[in-house]
Amino acid sequence: MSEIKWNEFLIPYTQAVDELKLKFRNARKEFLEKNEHSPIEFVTGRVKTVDSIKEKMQRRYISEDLLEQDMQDISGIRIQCQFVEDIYDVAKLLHQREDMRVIEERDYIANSKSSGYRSYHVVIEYPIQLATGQKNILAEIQIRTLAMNFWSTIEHSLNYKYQGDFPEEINERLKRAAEASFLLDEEMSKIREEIQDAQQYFTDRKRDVNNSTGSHKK
Ligand code: 0O2
Ligand code: 0O2
Repeated sequence: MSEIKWNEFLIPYTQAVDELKLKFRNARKEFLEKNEHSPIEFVTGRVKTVDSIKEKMQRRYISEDLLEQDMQDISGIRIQCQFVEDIYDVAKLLHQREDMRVIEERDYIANSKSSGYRSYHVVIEYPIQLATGQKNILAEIQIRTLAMNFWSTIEHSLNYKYQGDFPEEINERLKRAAEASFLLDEEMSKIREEIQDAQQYFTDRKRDVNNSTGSHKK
């Protein structure tokens, strides 16, 4: 079927994945160097395989001419976060960057998929410097918590590739498992909040005590 020279076609997509992984991993290092909480925990990435691209072209009726604009996840980056709040911080960071342009966002956290899938997808336009000049390509960044990733990785291997052909009972159990993992995320956020409140309380108290002993000395 194909006129596409796949090795050549995939060069900018491979470069994008390599560059973006490096940049987001470095962003994490920067936060840690400054002793700040990093909203980025792990960064992985992959270039879609030729078989997978061909399969999606057939499934979504994407022609070769429109492949580069209609298939947004040939370059895929996955950013894992500790907390749900971090996901939105990472999305904000993407908007602020000058080396990429956010062109689309899909919030499957506020609106989870019928499978139970939760994640935040951002499609960016990213310039690649090739030997022949600059080329803008699309890349999909999936931002999710560790718990969301745990669920979706297992569900993907069990179910997604089979187009949901599992019995309804299994689908229901997977959905319940997705809910359970989301409750776990919520609980972790609450625990974190309570710890932060307690730390703030003790910091304030220490400051008040220091202030009052300071004023006695005067
Ligand atoms: P799958 O989906 O598990 O069958 P390095 O950079 O050297 O540390 P490397 O080899 O580039 O490591 O791999 P990396 O970046 O650690 O992780 C590759 C994995 O990232 C893939 O595993 C995917 O599971 C996952 N991944 C990251 N982003 C995406 C994305 O946008 N979409 C999808 N589907 N997967 C993503 P596998 O084994 O290649 O594939
Ligand atoms: P891979 O490399 O096998 O992961 P479509 O791609 O047609 O489904 P669309 O609108 O192009 O949909 O993109 P969407 O829905 O924003 O993102 C698709 C990607 O999100 C999938 O990539 C999965 O990585 C992930 N995803 C979406 N729904 C589910 C789900 O129910 N379960 C799991 N585990 N992952 C999901 P691909 O195409 O499967 O590629």
